[in-house]
Amino acid sequence: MKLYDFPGAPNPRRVRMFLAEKDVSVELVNVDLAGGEHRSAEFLKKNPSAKIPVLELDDGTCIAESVAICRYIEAEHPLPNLFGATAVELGLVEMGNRHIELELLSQIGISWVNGPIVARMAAGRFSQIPEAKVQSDERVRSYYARLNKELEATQYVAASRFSIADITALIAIDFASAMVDLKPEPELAALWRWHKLVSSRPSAQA
Ligand SMILES: N[C@@H](CCC(=O)N[C@@H](CS)C(=O)NCC(=O)O)C(=O)O
Repeated sequence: MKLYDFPGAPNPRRVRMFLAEKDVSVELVNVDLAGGEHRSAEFLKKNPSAKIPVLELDDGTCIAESVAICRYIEAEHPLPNLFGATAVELGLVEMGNRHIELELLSQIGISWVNGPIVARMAAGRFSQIPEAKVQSDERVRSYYARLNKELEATQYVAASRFSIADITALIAIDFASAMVDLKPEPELAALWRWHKLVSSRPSAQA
Protein backbone atom coordinates (compact mmCIF):
# COMPACT_ATOMS: atom_id res chain seq x y z
CA MET A 1 0.00 0.00 0.00
CA LYS A 2 1.14 3.55 -0.75
CA LEU A 3 0.03 6.77 0.92
CA TYR A 4 0.34 9.92 -1.19
CA ASP A 5 1.55 12.46 1.31
CA PHE A 6 3.17 15.87 1.85
CA PRO A 7 5.06 16.81 5.02
CA GLY A 8 3.32 19.60 6.95
CA ALA A 9 -0.08 19.08 5.30
CA PRO A 10 -2.75 18.36 7.94
CA ASN A 11 -4.95 15.75 6.23
CA PRO A 12 -2.13 13.33 5.35
CA ARG A 13 -0.91 13.69 8.96
CA ARG A 14 -4.37 12.62 10.11
CA VAL A 15 -4.02 9.37 8.16
CA ARG A 16 -0.40 8.84 9.24
CA MET A 17 -1.44 9.22 12.87
CA PHE A 18 -4.38 6.83 12.40
CA LEU A 19 -2.05 4.25 10.79
CA ALA A 20 0.44 4.64 13.65
CA GLU A 21 -2.32 4.01 16.21
CA LYS A 22 -3.09 0.78 14.35
CA ASP A 23 0.62 -0.07 14.01
CA VAL A 24 0.25 -0.39 10.24
CA SER A 25 3.11 0.73 7.98
CA VAL A 26 2.69 1.88 4.40
CA GLU A 27 5.03 3.31 1.80
CA LEU A 28 4.88 7.14 1.83
CA VAL A 29 5.04 8.89 -1.55
CA ASN A 30 5.60 12.65 -1.47
CA VAL A 31 3.44 14.68 -3.83
CA ASP A 32 4.94 18.07 -4.67
CA LEU A 33 1.96 20.28 -3.76
CA ALA A 34 3.98 23.48 -4.17
CA GLY A 35 4.92 22.41 -7.70
CA GLY A 36 1.33 21.42 -8.57
CA GLU A 37 2.00 17.67 -8.97
CA HIS A 38 -1.47 16.94 -7.50
CA ARG A 39 -3.01 18.64 -10.56
CA SER A 40 -1.06 16.50 -13.07
CA ALA A 41 -2.99 14.15 -15.37
CA GLU A 42 -1.32 11.17 -13.71
CA PHE A 43 -2.34 12.19 -10.19
CA LEU A 44 -5.89 13.12 -11.26
CA LYS A 45 -6.37 9.47 -12.23
CA LYS A 46 -5.77 8.63 -8.55
CA ASN A 47 -7.95 11.43 -7.18
CA PRO A 48 -9.98 13.63 -9.57
CA SER A 49 -10.39 16.11 -6.70
CA ALA A 50 -6.62 16.85 -6.90
CA LYS A 51 -6.05 16.43 -3.17
CA ILE A 52 -3.95 14.34 -0.85
CA PRO A 53 -4.01 12.03 1.01
CA VAL A 54 -4.72 9.12 -1.33
CA LEU A 55 -4.23 5.51 -0.28
CA GLU A 56 -3.32 3.24 -3.20
CA LEU A 57 -3.92 -0.43 -2.53
CA ASP A 58 -1.69 -3.16 -3.97
CA ASP A 59 -4.29 -3.88 -6.70
CA GLY A 60 -4.21 -0.20 -7.78
CA THR A 61 -7.50 0.82 -6.13
CA CYS A 62 -7.22 4.43 -4.93
CA ILE A 63 -9.11 5.75 -1.90
CA ALA A 64 -9.13 9.52 -1.30
CA GLU A 65 -10.66 11.50 1.59
CA SER A 66 -9.00 11.06 4.97
CA VAL A 67 -12.05 9.65 6.74
CA ALA A 68 -12.74 7.19 3.90
CA ILE A 69 -9.11 6.01 4.12
CA CYS A 70 -9.35 5.68 7.91
CA ARG A 71 -12.60 3.72 7.62
CA TYR A 72 -10.90 1.31 5.21
CA ILE A 73 -8.00 0.90 7.64
CA GLU A 74 -10.35 0.36 10.61
CA ALA A 75 -12.24 -2.32 8.65
CA GLU A 76 -8.97 -4.11 7.86
CA HIS A 77 -7.50 -3.58 11.36
CA PRO A 78 -10.38 -3.29 13.83
CA LEU A 79 -8.21 -2.84 16.94
CA PRO A 80 -7.68 -0.48 18.61
CA ASN A 81 -11.13 0.83 17.72
CA LEU A 82 -11.05 4.50 16.73
CA PHE A 83 -14.51 5.10 15.22
CA GLY A 84 -16.65 3.78 18.09
CA ALA A 85 -17.50 0.24 19.17
CA THR A 86 -21.10 0.55 20.34
CA ALA A 87 -24.05 2.24 18.66
CA VAL A 88 -23.82 5.24 20.97
CA GLU A 89 -20.02 5.53 20.53
CA LEU A 90 -20.39 5.33 16.75
CA GLY A 91 -22.85 8.21 16.90
CA LEU A 92 -20.82 10.34 19.29
CA VAL A 93 -17.50 9.85 17.46
CA GLU A 94 -19.09 10.62 14.09
CA MET A 95 -20.70 13.75 15.54
CA GLY A 96 -17.47 14.91 17.22
CA ASN A 97 -15.39 14.29 14.11
CA ARG A 98 -17.88 16.05 11.81
CA HIS A 99 -18.15 19.06 14.10
CA ILE A 100 -14.37 19.47 14.06
CA GLU A 101 -14.16 18.97 10.29
CA LEU A 102 -17.09 21.17 9.31
CA GLU A 103 -16.77 23.93 11.90
CA LEU A 104 -13.04 24.11 12.74
CA LEU A 105 -10.87 22.50 10.05
CA SER A 106 -12.88 24.09 7.22
CA GLN A 107 -12.52 27.57 8.79
CA ILE A 108 -8.78 27.03 9.31
CA GLY A 109 -8.68 26.11 5.59
CA ILE A 110 -10.34 29.43 4.66
CA SER A 111 -7.83 31.38 6.79
CA TRP A 112 -5.00 29.39 5.19
CA VAL A 113 -6.01 29.91 1.54
CA ASN A 114 -6.55 33.62 2.18
CA GLY A 115 -3.35 34.03 4.20
CA PRO A 116 0.22 35.17 3.50
CA ILE A 117 1.92 31.79 2.87
CA VAL A 118 -0.56 30.82 0.14
CA ALA A 119 -0.30 34.36 -1.31
CA ARG A 120 3.41 33.70 -1.85
CA MET A 121 2.97 30.10 -3.05
CA ALA A 122 0.07 30.80 -5.43
CA ALA A 123 1.77 33.95 -6.82
CA GLY A 124 -1.39 35.44 -8.35
CA ARG A 125 -2.86 32.11 -9.56
CA PHE A 126 -6.11 32.97 -7.78
CA SER A 127 -7.54 35.98 -5.94
CA GLN A 128 -7.59 35.99 -2.18
CA ILE A 129 -10.46 37.46 -0.13
CA PRO A 130 -9.05 39.25 2.93
CA GLU A 131 -12.55 39.74 4.46
CA ALA A 132 -13.10 35.96 4.36
CA LYS A 133 -9.94 35.47 6.44
CA VAL A 134 -11.09 38.02 9.04
CA GLN A 135 -14.36 36.09 9.42
CA SER A 136 -12.79 32.61 9.48
CA ASP A 137 -10.12 33.73 11.99
CA GLU A 138 -12.96 34.83 14.28
CA ARG A 139 -14.80 31.54 13.80
CA VAL A 140 -11.67 29.53 14.60
CA ARG A 141 -11.11 31.53 17.81
CA SER A 142 -14.73 31.06 18.78
CA TYR A 143 -14.53 27.28 18.12
CA TYR A 144 -11.44 27.09 20.34
CA ALA A 145 -13.45 28.67 23.16
CA ARG A 146 -16.30 26.19 22.60
CA LEU A 147 -13.89 23.23 22.55
CA ASN A 148 -12.23 24.46 25.72
CA LYS A 149 -15.61 24.54 27.45
CA GLU A 150 -16.47 21.03 26.23
CA LEU A 151 -13.07 19.73 27.37
CA GLU A 152 -13.66 21.14 30.86
CA ALA A 153 -16.27 18.38 31.22
CA THR A 154 -14.62 15.50 29.34
CA GLN A 155 -11.12 14.13 28.80
CA TYR A 156 -11.42 13.55 25.04
CA VAL A 157 -13.27 15.20 22.16
CA ALA A 158 -15.89 12.44 21.77
CA ALA A 159 -17.25 9.37 23.57
CA SER A 160 -15.02 9.80 26.69
CA ARG A 161 -12.13 8.00 25.04
CA PHE A 162 -9.50 8.56 22.36
CA SER A 163 -10.92 8.41 18.83
CA ILE A 164 -10.53 9.74 15.31
CA ALA A 165 -12.20 12.95 16.55
CA ASP A 166 -9.11 13.65 18.71
CA ILE A 167 -6.82 13.00 15.74
CA THR A 168 -8.79 15.41 13.54
CA ALA A 169 -8.78 18.08 16.27
CA LEU A 170 -5.04 17.69 16.90
CA ILE A 171 -3.97 17.93 13.26
CA ALA A 172 -6.28 20.92 12.76
CA ILE A 173 -4.98 22.85 15.80
CA ASP A 174 -1.31 22.02 15.15
CA PHE A 175 -1.60 23.17 11.52
CA ALA A 176 -3.45 26.33 12.54
CA SER A 177 -0.78 27.07 15.17
CA ALA A 178 2.24 26.40 12.94
CA MET A 179 1.09 27.65 9.54
CA VAL A 180 -1.93 29.95 9.93
CA ASP A 181 -0.97 32.04 12.98
CA LEU A 182 -4.03 30.74 14.85
CA LYS A 183 -2.58 29.22 18.00
CA PRO A 184 -5.19 28.79 20.76
CA GLU A 185 -4.91 31.42 23.52
CA PRO A 186 -2.82 30.26 26.52
CA GLU A 187 -5.75 30.75 28.92
CA LEU A 188 -7.73 27.91 27.27
CA ALA A 189 -6.53 25.55 30.01
CA ALA A 190 -8.76 22.54 29.27
CA LEU A 191 -7.90 22.65 25.58
CA TRP A 192 -4.15 22.73 26.38
CA ARG A 193 -4.55 19.90 28.94
CA TRP A 194 -6.18 17.80 26.20
CA HIS A 195 -3.53 18.90 23.66
CA LYS A 196 -0.72 17.72 25.95
CA LEU A 197 -2.47 14.39 26.58
CA VAL A 198 -3.07 13.64 22.89
CA SER A 199 0.33 14.97 21.74
CA SER A 200 2.06 12.61 24.16
CA ARG A 201 0.82 9.59 22.19
CA PRO A 202 3.63 8.12 20.05
CA SER A 203 1.32 8.35 17.00
CA ALA A 204 1.38 12.16 17.22
CA GLN A 205 4.99 12.01 15.89
CA ALA A 206 3.83 10.30 12.69
N1 LIG B 1 -11.56 16.42 2.55
C1 LIG B 1 -10.22 16.03 2.16
C2 LIG B 1 -9.35 17.28 2.16
C3 LIG B 1 -8.00 17.02 1.55
C4 LIG B 1 -7.16 18.29 1.42
O1 LIG B 1 -7.67 19.41 1.49
N2 LIG B 1 -5.85 18.07 1.21
C5 LIG B 1 -4.96 19.17 1.05
C6 LIG B 1 -3.68 18.90 1.87
S1 LIG B 1 -4.04 18.88 3.59
C7 LIG B 1 -4.57 19.29 -0.42
O2 LIG B 1 -4.38 18.29 -1.09
N3 LIG B 1 -4.44 20.52 -0.92
C8 LIG B 1 -4.04 20.79 -2.24
C9 LIG B 1 -4.94 21.77 -2.93
O3 LIG B 1 -6.06 22.01 -2.44
O4 LIG B 1 -4.51 22.32 -3.95
C10 LIG B 1 -9.69 14.97 3.14
O5 LIG B 1 -10.22 14.86 4.25
O6 LIG B 1 -8.76 14.23 2.80
